[in-house]
Amino acid sequence: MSFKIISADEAASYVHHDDHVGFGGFTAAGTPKAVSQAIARKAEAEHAAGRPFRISIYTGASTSDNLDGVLARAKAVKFRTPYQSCPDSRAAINNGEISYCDVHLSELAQMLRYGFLGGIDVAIVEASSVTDDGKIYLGPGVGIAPTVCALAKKIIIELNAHNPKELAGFHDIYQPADPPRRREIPLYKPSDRIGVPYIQVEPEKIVGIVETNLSDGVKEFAPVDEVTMKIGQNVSDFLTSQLKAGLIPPEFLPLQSGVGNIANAVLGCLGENPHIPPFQMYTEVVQDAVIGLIREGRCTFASSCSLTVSDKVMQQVYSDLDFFRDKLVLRPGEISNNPELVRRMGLITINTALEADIFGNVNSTHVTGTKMMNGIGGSGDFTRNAYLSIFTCPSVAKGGKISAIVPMVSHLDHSEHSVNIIVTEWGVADLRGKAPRERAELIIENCAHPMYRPLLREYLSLRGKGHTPHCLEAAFAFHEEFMRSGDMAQTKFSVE
Ligand code: 0RQ
Repeated sequence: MSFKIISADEAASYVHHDDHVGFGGFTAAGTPKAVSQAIARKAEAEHAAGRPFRISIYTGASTSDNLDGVLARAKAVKFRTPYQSCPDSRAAINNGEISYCDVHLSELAQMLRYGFLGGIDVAIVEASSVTDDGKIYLGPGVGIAPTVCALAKKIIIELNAHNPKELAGFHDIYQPADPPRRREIPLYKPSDRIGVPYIQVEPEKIVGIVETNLSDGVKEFAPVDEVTMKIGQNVSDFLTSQLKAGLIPPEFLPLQSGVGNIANAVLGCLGENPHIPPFQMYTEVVQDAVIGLIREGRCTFASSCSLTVSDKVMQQVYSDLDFFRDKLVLRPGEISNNPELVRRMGLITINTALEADIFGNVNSTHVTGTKMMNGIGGSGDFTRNAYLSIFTCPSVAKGGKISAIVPMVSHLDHSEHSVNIIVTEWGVADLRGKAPRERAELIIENCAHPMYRPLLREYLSLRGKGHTPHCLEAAFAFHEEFMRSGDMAQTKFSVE
């Protein structure tokens, strides 16, 4: 190989204070791990020497502690977009140390190309192989790698020996032209391939290769608990009823599913349901459950932006790549989450809400309307354009002291216009074609925890009038009570 092999610390020497740094990968999958740690060390050394060192970070999605965690703790982050989920970066965002811009994942690549966010100084991407003429074969996550490699002045590659070279061929790299020259994206079913399996860069831009041998470190899921299992069963039963009613075509439609335990459990339940035919996925994250479903023939094809599977499952995939070769494809986030494609293919989308209100608005991001949890991620890309958009959540959080069903969401990510179905462990509210008063009744009676139903009914009986009968004086009474006493169940409405 003609490129210079450098240490992670030498790579970090190419990253300067105030730089805009774009990272490849999506979630922990395929995200650089060594250079980010070296940048954190450099930041600490610079700070100790009394010099400023803070960078702007652009990624495909969340990363891992090796990137967001170490850099947040080193106070090395000035600006962050589009999504994160590390406790230390979350804390720094909420105390104002990091300026965070929460962006729909499909939009970031084009926002960068349009120049809306300034340029990219350095791109750092993880690869499974690189050729002398500048073809980069990525690891198990793509994200914004093609875009930041195209825009950056310098490219640093983490060549991770943990990824087998045979991963080449799993990627389908395609970037749409920018307006006014953009045409339709010629992808009509999840298994279509429209690009090339590598990122082509100008070899002169590659300043060095850092050799690593590191796993993504994705943890296994907690065993499914009763509430999560019930939510999964409710989604699965609901989709069966829709199939029987002829409201979903008999061959079924591609599924998108978010991240986390609930998403994993929902997929497990769908897989076990004999009334649901083998299905395809068009999603951004393939988690452990999907790999099992592919093995069992329940999921016949998965298009994703990343393979975010536990180390154990990744080993199984890597040791049997030939089996998965015609069943999996990895795409850039702007294609895996593309609204045009979501609408065209008619996806059934399943995401998790922090809270939903009785009229069907959903908050995915802000605890009590103020504290950032993770970000909107891909949920908006999919929800707004879905054939059928589903939100799931446990009816209560923190041992019942928080109701996930509230009079009015304390922050809005997905409006009533985009949310079709809400599912908790208690049941399903099908909001399609329903007016706000009807929605409220369905959500309270089918989805709210029984201990919160009387309070929610009482809210509706306050003197709210109009098409959406809110009582603005009391709309945040649940949240105010939680901030006062730590228990929403103690809410008392006091309306003059
Ligand atoms: O807190 O961990 O301290 O116990 O929120 O809640 O129920 O474990 O659910 O891990 O799936 O996360 C919406 C954050 C849910 C996630 C969100 C507390 C609860 C717990 C986590 P603890 P759960 P999850 C694809 C799609 C937006 C992005 C998205 C998310 C913690 O799904 O980030 O959809 N979604 N992307 O106790 C206060 C409430 C609460 C609450 C739950 N109402 N108030 N705390 N919690 N409800 C992925 C990508 O985009 C890459």
